[in-house]
Amino acid sequence: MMKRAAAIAAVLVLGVSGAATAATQRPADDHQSGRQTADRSLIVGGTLAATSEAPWAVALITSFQPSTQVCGGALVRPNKVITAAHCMTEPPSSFAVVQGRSDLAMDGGRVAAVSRVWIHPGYNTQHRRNDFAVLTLARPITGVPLIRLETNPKADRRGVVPTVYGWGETQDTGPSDTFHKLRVPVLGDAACLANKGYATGGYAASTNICAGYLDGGRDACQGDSGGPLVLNGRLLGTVSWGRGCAEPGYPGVYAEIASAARTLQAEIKR
Ligand code: 4AZ
Repeated sequence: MMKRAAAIAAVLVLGVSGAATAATQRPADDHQSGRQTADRSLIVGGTLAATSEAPWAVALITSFQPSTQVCGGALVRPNKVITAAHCMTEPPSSFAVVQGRSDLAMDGGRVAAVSRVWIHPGYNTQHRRNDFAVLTLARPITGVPLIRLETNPKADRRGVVPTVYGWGETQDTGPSDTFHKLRVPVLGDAACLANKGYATGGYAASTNICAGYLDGGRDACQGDSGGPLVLNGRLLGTVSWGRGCAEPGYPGVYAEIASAARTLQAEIKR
């Protein structure tokens, strides 16, 4: 439990440090508070999901014992996973992916070590744009449906309702370390850009998707990062950042796959 909290805190520090800069109206230590690490983790306000509904969803875990869930990802080739660049805080050998395991406290599913990590060259921790990493697996996960990338930059139009999947924090809205899903309406870039903290924190209409609920209560959260946002059977986005989780006025920010599709496809085919 402590290990998990520590790892979440590590992801938090890296993943939200930019958000802390952005949300200057809040005390910086708000992100490190017990509220964040003890009560909050993974998808908030979602429902339980079967991994068979989303067989391409993977949990990124640490490869050393006791292993800890750190992020999500999507299987796009038998040996390639798309996740978030900000999840890659350790060398490749520190990570493994798990597919087909709803409750991470149980056995089952398939586990593959990570042998190589590619980070999108346009990513940096200041603006957090292009928050993409491609993992190469040491052994392919075969016989599992893959998810295709959305290549149309207009697919993220306001009003569509993709689903986000993950094993992340639930803020006590469900069991932790258990696969959840949540439908999150795309709010349009203006909804996130209207938020000063988000605008100065690096939100970019061309490369981000703003999705969730302005009244709060339902959102992706720590541990969901890198996980799939899916519309019409295609990978529309990946969980990237936000100020806290499920807070009114602070929807989720996703990295827009279509904006990087060519670069990602080239990397995936290698
Ligand atoms: C994170 O730190 C994170 N509420 C992921 C998603 C969201 C916030 C933070 C969105 O990994």
